[in-house]
Amino acid sequence: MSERTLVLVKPDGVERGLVGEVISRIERKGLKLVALDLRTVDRQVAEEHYAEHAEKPFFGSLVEFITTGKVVAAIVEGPRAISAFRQLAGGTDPVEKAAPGSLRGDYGLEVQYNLVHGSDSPESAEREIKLWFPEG
Ligand code: DAT
Ligand code: MG
Repeated sequence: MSERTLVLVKPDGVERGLVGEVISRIERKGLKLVALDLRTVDRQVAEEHYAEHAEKPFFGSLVEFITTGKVVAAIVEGPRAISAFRQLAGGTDPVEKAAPGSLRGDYGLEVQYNLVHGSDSPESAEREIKLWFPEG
């Protein structure tokens, strides 16, 4: 059973020239890109994307950060794509949680600047894909 997930390369990843690395790992894993777009994101989309964190102390700076530069948005498809990409990304904290060999584990140092986003459940994936690719 194939599923879809929403992947973002956040502004830190784009600025550091890690887009190719992220895409390469997605493809090497056997996952398929079904949409790919470099764009800037407005405040409204950023706030909606991170709505579950609206009450967290880091929400403001998170939204600020994601709207400061270009991001790459992608729809990635494959068997267990949601979990497969979360494994490629590594845990949220790039030092304490992300294992070496994962994207965050290999390239990240700070929680806010952890390079990539991947949907965390089928419900989130559906919501996020609609938000980032409303044209379908
Ligand atoms: P993930 O991106 O692994 O799904 P999350 O959904 O818990 O993690 O948080 C979303 C993003 O918010 C995360 O990628 C980076 C930021 N973030 C999370 N916890 C944070 C914290 N304690 N301080 C600063 N930023 C944080
Ligand atoms: Mg999350």
